Amino acid sequence: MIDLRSDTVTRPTSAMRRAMAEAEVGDDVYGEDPTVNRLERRAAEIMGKEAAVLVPTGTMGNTIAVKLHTGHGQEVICEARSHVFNYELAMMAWFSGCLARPISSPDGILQWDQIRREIRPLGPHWAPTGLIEIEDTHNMAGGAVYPLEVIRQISDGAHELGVKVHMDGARVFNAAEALGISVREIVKPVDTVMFCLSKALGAPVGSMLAGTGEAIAQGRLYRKRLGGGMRQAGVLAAAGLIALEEHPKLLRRDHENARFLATALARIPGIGIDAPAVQTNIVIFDVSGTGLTPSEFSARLKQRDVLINGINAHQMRIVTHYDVDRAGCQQALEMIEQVAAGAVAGARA
Ligand code: TLP
Repeated sequence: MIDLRSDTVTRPTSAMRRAMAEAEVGDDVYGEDPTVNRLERRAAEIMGKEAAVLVPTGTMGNTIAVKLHTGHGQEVICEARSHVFNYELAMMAWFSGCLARPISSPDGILQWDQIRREIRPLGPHWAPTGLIEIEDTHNMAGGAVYPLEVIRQISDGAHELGVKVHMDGARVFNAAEALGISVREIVKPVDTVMFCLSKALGAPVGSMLAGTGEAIAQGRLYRKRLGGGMRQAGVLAAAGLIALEEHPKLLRRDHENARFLATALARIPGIGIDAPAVQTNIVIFDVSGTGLTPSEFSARLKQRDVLINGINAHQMRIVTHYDVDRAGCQQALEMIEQVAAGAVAGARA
């Protein structure tokens, strides 16, 4: 099977498995797991923040961040296709009592002037804005990357009004690779950043939340409330350290594979794609021109040992990662061509 459904599907490398087997561990709820402590220190250093905490999932990291920066009855400004709004089971409402204030942006990138118009003070009719959330890279906008200047404008504008900014940086290392700058520079203006070890970086489990020492100390309490206080989590942190130190350099290849796929998909009759917009490891394309729905297309690909999922009524998403090389991408492409050609010919007949 060539699995391009997500970069979450990667298996740990043999180096990761060895490190996991040999990890020095302790009880992390007592703060005594040396490998977790090392991972948290390194993550904070790399992000240029005072502290970081290991959480089991990106969803938990975002949930804790929303809770840290908001009070019940506040609004969280986010992009309309953001993960925090669409794919986290309304956790901002469930855990933090907040309402999302989604703003649509065609390319997924929010601009300060759009946000500014939606910031609300407490008033006779309004819930005040508690937090601005930005997603970099933006998953459902095809891995779109925030220009550094835009992150700065949003953060400066928000801070002037006393509003905090959280970055869902699940794939912020992909953004850094695309911009050719350090993640530290990207996340400098924001108050907290969540990034995933278990997506493009390839660890089996784990995400990190980084911010001020005070925020992260409080974040540990919310993590425990959410059931995320893990014990000998060093076995996970050991793989996470390899993901963090070694795997950012693998992302260039994933991006090249994504561009290769996007360019080739643009030539397939019935497939719609904005190929030049592909900047990182996510390729979103429209199959409606083939006459198939994404779930039909997906089922036909599965019969040909290729896994790619639909994301809505018209579009499908490919995510490249280190477990599928160029030859695998080429093979997936041939199967997509076959399915599209079969469907287009079937529609004509
Ligand atoms: N994304 C998953 C799915 O949930 C869609 C994927 O396959 O891409 N932020 C962003 C931007 C994400 O893409 C994801 C997961 C998360 C947060 C949540 O991370 P987890 O799955 O670890 O809770």
